[in-house]
Amino acid sequence: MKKFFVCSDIHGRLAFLKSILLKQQGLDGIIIAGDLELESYKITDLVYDLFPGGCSICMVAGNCDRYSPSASLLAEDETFKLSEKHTLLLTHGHRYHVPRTDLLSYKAEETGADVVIFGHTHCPHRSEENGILFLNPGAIRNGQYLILTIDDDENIQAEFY
Ligand SMILES: [Mn+2]
Repeated sequence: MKKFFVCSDIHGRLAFLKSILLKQQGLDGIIIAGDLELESYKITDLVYDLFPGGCSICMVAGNCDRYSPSASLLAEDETFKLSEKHTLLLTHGHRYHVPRTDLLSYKAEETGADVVIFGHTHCPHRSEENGILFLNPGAIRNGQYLILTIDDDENIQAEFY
């Protein structure tokens, strides 16, 4: 089984992110959909401190990240394999007019992704269209995040908090 912590829209609330990450166990990865509004190395430093055994991190830049030198260097879209069968497209979403999913679904098709995670709206979202699962964890600055698990049979489960 694989377990991912998914959040977005930190907007500078690093201490708050820390308080939520402190309660997490058994994570295989941390996925952040942009609008950090803080230097991205502060997040990687935090994760290395909290998870000495290691935990991979993937994050993208949002529309509010252009003024933090390290965050502005993050890509705006990332695609990677979550498991043998599932591929993720991670993006903040402002360039795809979220919560609309039509433009996102074109991008997902182009990249071969069957799971799309975005943020920006600060509203939790889950929908499924043409075999693509769209998820928005909401804003962690408001205490919202999600836990994404993929079991050994490749079934995806998304639990909103
Ligand atoms: Mn945004």
